[in-house]
Amino acid sequence: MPSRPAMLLGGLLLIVASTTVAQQEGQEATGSRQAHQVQQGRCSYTFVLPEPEPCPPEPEVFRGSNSLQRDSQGAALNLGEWSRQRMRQLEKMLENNTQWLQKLERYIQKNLRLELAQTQQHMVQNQTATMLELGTSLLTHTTAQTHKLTSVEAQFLNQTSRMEIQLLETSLSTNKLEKQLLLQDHELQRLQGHSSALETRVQALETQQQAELESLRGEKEQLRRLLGRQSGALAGLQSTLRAASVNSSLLQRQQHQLLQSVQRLMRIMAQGPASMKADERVFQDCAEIQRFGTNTSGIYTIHVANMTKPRKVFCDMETRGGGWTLIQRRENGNVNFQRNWTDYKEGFGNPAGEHWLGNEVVYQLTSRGTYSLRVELQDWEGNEAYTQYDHFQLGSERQLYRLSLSGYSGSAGRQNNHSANFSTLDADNDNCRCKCAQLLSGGWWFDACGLSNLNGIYYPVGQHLRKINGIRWQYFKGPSYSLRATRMMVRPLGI
Ligand SMILES: *[C@@H]1O[C@H](CO)[C@@H](O)[C@H](O)[C@H]1NC(C)=O
Ligand SMILES: *[C@@H]1O[C@H](CO)[C@@H](O)[C@H](O)[C@H]1NC(C)=O
Ligand SMILES: *[C@@H]1O[C@H](CO)[C@@H](O)[C@H](O)[C@H]1NC(C)=O
Ligand SMILES: *[C@@H]1O[C@H](CO)[C@@H](O)[C@H](O)[C@H]1NC(C)=O
Ligand SMILES: *[C@@H]1O[C@H](CO)[C@@H](O)[C@H](O)[C@H]1NC(C)=O
Ligand SMILES: *[C@@H]1O[C@H](CO)[C@@H](O)[C@H](O)[C@H]1NC(C)=O
Ligand SMILES: *[C@@H]1O[C@H](CO)[C@@H](O)[C@H](O)[C@H]1NC(C)=O
Ligand SMILES: *[C@@H]1O[C@H](CO)[C@@H](O)[C@H](O)[C@H]1NC(C)=O
Ligand SMILES: CC(=O)N[C@H]1CO[C@H](CO)[C@@H](O)[C@@H]1O
Repeated sequence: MPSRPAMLLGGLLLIVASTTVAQQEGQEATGSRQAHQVQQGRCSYTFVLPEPEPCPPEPEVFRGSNSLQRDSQGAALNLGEWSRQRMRQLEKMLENNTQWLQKLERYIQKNLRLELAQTQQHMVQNQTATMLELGTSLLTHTTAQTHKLTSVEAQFLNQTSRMEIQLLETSLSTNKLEKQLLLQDHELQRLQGHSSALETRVQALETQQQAELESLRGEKEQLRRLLGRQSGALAGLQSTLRAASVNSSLLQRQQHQLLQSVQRLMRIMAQGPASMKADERVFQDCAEIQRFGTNTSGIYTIHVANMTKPRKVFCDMETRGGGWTLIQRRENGNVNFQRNWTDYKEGFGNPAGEHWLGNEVVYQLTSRGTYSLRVELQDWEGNEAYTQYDHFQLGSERQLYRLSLSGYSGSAGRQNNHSANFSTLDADNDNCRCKCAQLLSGGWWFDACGLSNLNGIYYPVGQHLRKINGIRWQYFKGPSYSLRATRMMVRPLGI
């Protein structure tokens, strides 16, 4: 709300404004004005004052230029008078105006002073208030800072006190440790005393032991001397022994020489008939007879170990190096091969002709070393063939004179490699429900009933075909061809 002096000033301004507006309307082109502006805080006052004209104006121009001139129209009859009057008038107006202005000035100054004072007061108040505020805030700040400082101080004090406490504790513990160290020192000194005592004892023991060792060494030395004496005696004994052995080897050499001379004598005797020479000595088989120096095939006597009686055998000294002992021969049908178990065990026939040497003697012979078997065959057309097995062996009678063969070679074809038991008319040991020995005749290693039987019935020429119970060797002439002649013979492997 504007104050009272302000309102007064406002009314004054209105009046002035109206006069200036009238002047402006009358004279627009020539009217020069003066504008005064007074700034007071938020408010600004503008005074527009007309300037007095120096020269006497034209009547027409007069009328239109100033409204105040129109107000005093009645007095203007004479131009000179009028101008003087006018001058006076104008002066008064000027005086009035200046008075007005002065009044205004004074008023304004008064007002201004008042407002200034007021504003100064306000400012002072405001400043004091702000100062107060600032002061209070400063106070609060300082109090907070002092609080913080005190707390920090307290913490510092707390820390230092704690450190002091710790220091105290550590010093206490070091004291304790020192005490313990002292105690240990004492203990150590005590122990050292003990150990020195022990050392003296140990030294005493050592000296004792050294003395004992010395005595032991002496004993050892004595023993060594004894041993040396004994070894000398032993060496003497050994030398006598060596002399004795030389004497015995001398004897052996003499024996050998004797034996050689005897053999020479025997060989000289061997110049006589073949039947005579073998009877002079004991031979195991034909190979031994051959090794003795005989190379003529014929009948010889052998003494197979574990056989009570000597046996006459036919020795083949020519075939493939000789030394063969015949165990079977067929050539003319003169001997019956339809025989029982005992006959086949003991053997039958004549070694010079058809015969079966005997299962027992063959078992005894082949159980003493490795023997080979050679089978020689001859058909009715004059063809010959053979089959040889490197390993041939018969089992004992309890094992039914079981056959075992391996290492086949030859031209007549392999019979078989199986191990079959021996069967006769009265001993059926084959793998057949039938009785092969009765069916096919003869004694043989039948195996249900097998592909061969060299002990079958001898059929003369013309009757030899389509005979399953004849003398068969299937790989050579088929299953029903009866052969003309056969030989089975053995000798140790490696000749
Ligand atoms: C004091 O001055 C500040 C700014 O200068 C203004 O905002 C405030 O209103 C004033 N206070 C008074 C009481 O005049
Ligand atoms: C030190 O401060 C801890 C907590 O920070 C307090 O438990 C303890 O009592 C204080 N000690 C002292 C001596 O003021
Ligand atoms: C060795 O034999 C000879 C005679 O041949 C005999 O004088 C000597 O005493 C024998 N030696 C021994 C150690 O038997
Ligand atoms: C048998 O030996 C004699 C001499 O000891 C020799 O002349 C002969 O050729 C030999 N016969 C055979 C078949 O080896
Ligand atoms: C041969 O006879 C001896 C003693 O009588 C015996 O120990 C051995 O087993 C016999 N050998 C055979 C193959 O029968
Ligand atoms: C076996 O046959 C022979 C004749 O060849 C006879 O003397 C013997 O008693 C027979 N043995 C048995 C056990 O039949
Ligand atoms: C026997 O013959 C069979 C084949 O018929 C073969 O597999 C086996 O190895 C032979 N055995 C021997 C010992 O030759
Ligand atoms: C031979 O006879 C024995 C005893 O009876 C038997 O165990 C074996 O199997 C026979 N061997 C053959 C090949 O038949
Ligand atoms: C000469 C003149 O005009 N004087 C006037 C000045 O103002 C006062 C008051 O307004 C008047 O009364 C005078 O006549």
